[in-house]
Amino acid sequence: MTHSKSGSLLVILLWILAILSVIGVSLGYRVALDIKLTKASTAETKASYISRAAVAQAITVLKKDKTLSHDTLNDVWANNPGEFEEKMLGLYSFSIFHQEGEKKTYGLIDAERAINLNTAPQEVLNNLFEILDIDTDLTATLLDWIDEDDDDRNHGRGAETEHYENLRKPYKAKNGPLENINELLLIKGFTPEIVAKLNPHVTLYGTGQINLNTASPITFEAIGLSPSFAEKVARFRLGDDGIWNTEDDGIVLSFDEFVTSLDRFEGLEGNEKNTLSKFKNFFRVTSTAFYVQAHIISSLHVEKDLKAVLLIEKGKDVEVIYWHEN
Ligand SMILES: [Ca+2]
Ligand SMILES: [Ca+2]
Ligand SMILES: [Ca+2]
Repeated sequence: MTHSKSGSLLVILLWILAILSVIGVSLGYRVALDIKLTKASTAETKASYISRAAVAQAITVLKKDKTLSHDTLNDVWANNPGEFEEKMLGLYSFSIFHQEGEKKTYGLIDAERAINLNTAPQEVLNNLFEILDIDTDLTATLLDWIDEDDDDRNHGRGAETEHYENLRKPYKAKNGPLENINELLLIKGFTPEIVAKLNPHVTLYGTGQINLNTASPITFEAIGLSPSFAEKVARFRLGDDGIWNTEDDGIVLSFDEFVTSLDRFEGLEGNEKNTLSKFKNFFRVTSTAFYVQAHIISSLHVEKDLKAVLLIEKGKDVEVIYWHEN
């Protein structure tokens, strides 16, 4: 740019500034408001970056897991305050944890500890709904929503497109797998209360099988085992010393090892062995999908909750398959 051109630009700029300063008086209040809003939205944007940092941290820790043959509650991703509690990034921090009652666990949640709504047999869904005090007729409307056919009686008293097309705002049955837990609200009979009851115990991700090393008590009960069986598993996982994450913890590398080790440790009833072998093909010892529940905190009190789901093929790359911030 030549000297004279930049000189005339300066003149124009001065004129603009002069005009703006006249308008500026009336705009003063508005500008102050805008600055406030800009500050808030900058904080929002930064919090979004922290969300990404949280997921990046989850991926880093998942990749540190060296036990590729099995996933357990002792793994680096499962319970690890050092990696997941109040990680500071400038004025912000994030924590990755999940909470049951008072108990906070700093770690990821594998999908294979829960019942998969897309693939579980109706018998398992019926048990689960009964345990959670949900009308078991709803397993029929759920399965009709997912199954490919338009037969509303092949799982019981169900509902297909014919029902949904007669609603005031008509739509069709999905006839395919659920992709988001809130999709349940489209299904006949489901309410927000029911979805909230189900949410902690179900998943839509992963293989559809149950990881014997991570399965929750409710998951075992949904398969048809008793609460006392679930207690046996909890004691077995802690080992003789009753302390988590020590040498003697019960970790299994196969279904057969689960049955023999648990039988040796706690003693299994005949019906427990029968139920386990009936579902033999429903079990595995690794997990493939992981929930990241991150909580972002800043000194400006912008708090954000992030939920993401990571799909990991052991030893390979991680794929983010779900992301929700609020
Ligand atoms: Ca259907
Ligand atoms: Ca059907
Ligand atoms: Ca132990």
